[in-house]
Amino acid sequence: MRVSIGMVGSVTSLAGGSVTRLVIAALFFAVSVTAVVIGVTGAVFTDTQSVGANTFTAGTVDIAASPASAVVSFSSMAPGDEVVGALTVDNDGSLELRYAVTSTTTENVMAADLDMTIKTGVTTCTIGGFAADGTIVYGPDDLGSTAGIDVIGDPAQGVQGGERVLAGAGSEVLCIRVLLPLSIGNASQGVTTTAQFNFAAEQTANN
Ligand SMILES: [Ca+2]
Repeated sequence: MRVSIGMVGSVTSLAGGSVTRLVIAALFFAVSVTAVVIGVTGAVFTDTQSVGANTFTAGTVDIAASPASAVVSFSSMAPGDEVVGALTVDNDGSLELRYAVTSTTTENVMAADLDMTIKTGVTTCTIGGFAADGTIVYGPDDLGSTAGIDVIGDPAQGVQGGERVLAGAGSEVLCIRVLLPLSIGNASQGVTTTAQFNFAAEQTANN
């Protein structure tokens, strides 16, 4: 439109034939420009589609044990005495895990004299109920050592024998019996040993 006005204004002083040709040329030019403009803004159908919500959340490995201390203790123990305690192991994470347990003691003499046995699946985790059922997962063997012994599995990464598997949010009860056998000598008389059970959990997926 701007181009057409300019051309008409420029031809007002020219003779008739030339004016006619120029007007025709100007109109042709204006039509051409209009055609070009229509071509640029052509009304073709289009569409777009977004695929969102591609979200990733990492799972968790989180093991807990209850009670957190003194699941089995005994003061003034005499040969032949025993104690039984229940320890609940919880998978507080979202991923399936496998766990291992090591036992580290404050000394080695009484720790070796003491016999520890650990079972799963004991219906009634008491001295009376310990022998009735369940499956042995450790012992009877030493309570532990100052260097630490593998009681269940192996905390090293990967699958080792005896390790326990817990599904996400799963749990199980370990029934622990510790006995000071009648057969021991005097080496442990008056000795105190304290054991710490260390749980190590790892993901089972891709491992
Ligand atoms: Ca392992």
